[in-house]
Amino acid sequence: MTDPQGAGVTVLGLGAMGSALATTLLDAGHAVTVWNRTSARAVDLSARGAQAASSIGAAVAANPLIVACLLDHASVHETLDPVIAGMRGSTLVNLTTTTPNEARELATWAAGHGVDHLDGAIMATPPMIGTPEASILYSGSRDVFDASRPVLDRWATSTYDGADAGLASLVDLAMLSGMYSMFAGFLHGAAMAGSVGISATEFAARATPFLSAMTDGFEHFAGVIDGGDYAVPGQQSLDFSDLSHIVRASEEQGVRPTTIAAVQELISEQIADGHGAEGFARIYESLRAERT
Ligand code: FVH
Repeated sequence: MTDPQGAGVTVLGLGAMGSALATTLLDAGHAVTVWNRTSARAVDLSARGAQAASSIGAAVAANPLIVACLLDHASVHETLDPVIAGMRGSTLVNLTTTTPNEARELATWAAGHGVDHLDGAIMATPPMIGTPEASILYSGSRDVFDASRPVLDRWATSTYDGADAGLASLVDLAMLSGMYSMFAGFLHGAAMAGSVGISATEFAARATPFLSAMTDGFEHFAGVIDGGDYAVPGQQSLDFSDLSHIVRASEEQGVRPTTIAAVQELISEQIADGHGAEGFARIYESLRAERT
């Protein structure tokens, strides 16, 4: 494995995120080589001091540490398949969003070509890169993570999740799943409020403090799930949590109840299985069943 401390860095992919990563390294004084499929995107970075590689082969040969921030898993293979044989002894940090299994596939593929690999999942927007608010999760080789810290820590708070290369992606996508489900719930509520003329802005002002306070429930649900007893006293039961009235109200107002109906389906499933007296966290078991 190479020692990235003091060595230059190659950044592949100069979209919004790749450009932010390269810019942050340049500003911190690193020697940076950049490559992008559409070469015009390297012009601004060249003006800031980056070396624009004339080909992908030249880019991966320029430095022992290669960072990929491309569109998706397929674009990583499309870019690196033709040059991977020449990358033996290099280190590849892939910050492209992939699924956990895609990250594992890349780790195995890189190892098969003598390339050290670390997967990263960026939990930040491009303007956040280089600020204390940015977070990047990593998984795969602990040795690569430790040796690359002088570079990785330029971008964000770096967290190592474990040796399984798929872990960073998994945690990232789990967080995003929670976020998008919450956003969809808010938008459904806004549509219901909108059906009687309440503006989305007014609804947001009223919903934000309420929904923020409700996130305290995460810790409670987590305790019930990890404790393994969904019947622990003091909880709101599934029978009491029946949401059919919200589904009906939504339909009555001419609003599609899709998001809340999905929650009600999970509740009904658990009630039908005889768990109506247990707590709301019990629907975790219905979700887990989707794994097989
Ligand atoms: N932007 C964000 O807020 C999010 C934050 C969380 C993590 N994501 C992931 O980061 C990856 C890159 O995202 P991006 O924002 O830089 O994306 P774009 O601006 O769309 O740039 C895409 C780059 O990928 C290149 N590219 C696309 N397809 C190919 C291909 N087949 N072969 C080689 N390169 C390819 C594209 O090149 P070009 O179109 O300019 O020629 C851009 O450099 C991504 O995984 C996010 O999910 C960002």
